[in-house]
Amino acid sequence: VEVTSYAAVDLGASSGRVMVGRVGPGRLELTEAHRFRNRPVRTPDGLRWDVLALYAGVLDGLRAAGPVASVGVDSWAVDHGLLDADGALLGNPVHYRDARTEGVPEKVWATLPAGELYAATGLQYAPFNTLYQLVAARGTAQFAAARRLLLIPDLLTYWLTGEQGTELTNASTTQLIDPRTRGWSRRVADRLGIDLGLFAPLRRPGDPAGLLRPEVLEETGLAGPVPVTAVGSHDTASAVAAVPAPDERFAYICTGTWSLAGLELTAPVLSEESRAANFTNELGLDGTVRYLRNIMGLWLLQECVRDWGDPELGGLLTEAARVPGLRSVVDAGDAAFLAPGRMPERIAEACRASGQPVPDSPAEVTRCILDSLALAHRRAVADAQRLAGHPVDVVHVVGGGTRNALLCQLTADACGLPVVAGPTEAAALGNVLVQARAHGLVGDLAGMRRLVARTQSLTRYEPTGDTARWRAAEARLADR
Ligand code: ADP
Ligand code: LRH
Repeated sequence: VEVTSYAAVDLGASSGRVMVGRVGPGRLELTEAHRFRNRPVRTPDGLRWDVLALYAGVLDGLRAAGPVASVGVDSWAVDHGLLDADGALLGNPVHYRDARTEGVPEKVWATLPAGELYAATGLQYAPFNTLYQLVAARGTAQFAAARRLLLIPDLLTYWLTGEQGTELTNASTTQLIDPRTRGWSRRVADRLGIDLGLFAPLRRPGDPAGLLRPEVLEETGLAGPVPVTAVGSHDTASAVAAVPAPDERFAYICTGTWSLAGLELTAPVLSEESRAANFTNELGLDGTVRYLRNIMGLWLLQECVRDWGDPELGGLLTEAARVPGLRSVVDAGDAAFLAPGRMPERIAEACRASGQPVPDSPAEVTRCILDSLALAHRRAVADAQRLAGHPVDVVHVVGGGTRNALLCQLTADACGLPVVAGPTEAAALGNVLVQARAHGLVGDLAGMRRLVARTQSLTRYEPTGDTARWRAAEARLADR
């Protein structure tokens, strides 16, 4: 049987990886060619991505991957590099957790009220949306010199191929796309004085994105020509494409640095109620909408673990499982947890301020975080169903959090629904499958999902206990 290899470059906020997917009739195997840390750097100018280290990791990964039929790149959303008139990168891309957007949304809403902005773009309010970042950059020397903006996966694709484009699923996180037309919102751009000419032309998942440059072939030892294929370049779009759901009655939670919890829909939900609940309408594959809420996710734990001097995660989770559940919970959707630093103290402060027992040991803090995430998952899954009028029977959990059995079980318990956990590397699988599809190897989205369900290892968690405990915890948070 013929099997074709594809390289998926998947850059998460905590690590980057180059994965090789082997695809054939009824076959889908994923192996890791190379994984590297993604470590942001604080300079006097603020918090930056070390994009050159990431690009070096990509080249190392492509070398380790060996011969492939195509390459696809996805990464976290909203962030970007600015290029000058010669196509050279102007500075290191700013990290979405940088403080430069503080106070900027309020300024934008004075020109274009938040309600109108939501009705036009369907995007959640998050201070880091590209739109707010652009307004924050206005007036800087760097922005004055900028002639082109490339989102992170598009920037790496440009370095690999020399060709510029703006992939649609990730473009939808800029807050400059209309989710109904799936094109630029000229009205929003005009009202806010943003020049859409900064963006390269839109491309869609499956579109060709050039060939690896001769210098890249030389550095990676690959024999050309090697095409690069546009994929769902927003990591969450790729991850949702690989959710192994048999029909449309499912919710998903992409768990990694973030938890992205919601539904796949065929049309956006732009109601005022949806805006108040801070749901976002990001674009997915094949005309789908990713209707979801951003939850702080395992970032809360990553930051605590960093603060505690990097203890081993397995031991910490075993201890956390023995701590009595739901003693204290924090609002895991609260943007107060966005910035790095002092996380155990910030969590303790939030518990104290809401009159709950203050978790003390690392195991107690970890339990508080996992209970709080499960509770936020419950709220997002319930709110999304209600706001979209789209009921579900199952919650699919994908991403790094699938390796956290306690989190998966708590999520099942909190939602009162079965959780199907896996695949762990969903974004890379979605990336591979879109490439394979562009080359005629797999069918539509449903066919891609069937292939994932048949070939990847999945774990089912049945809900246990009474959801009344979770309802009570929810009420406790709401009364704060
Ligand atoms: P991102 O793509 O945002 O960088 P990942 O999907 O790679 O994130 O998920 C990273 C998270 O997965 C880690 O922060 C950690 O909480 C969790 N994780 C990774 N490995 C394990 C493990 N062996 N056991 C439990 N949790 C794990
Ligand atoms: C997850 C993610 C998420 C965005 C955030 C900035 O990696 O792409 O979907 O909201 O990063």
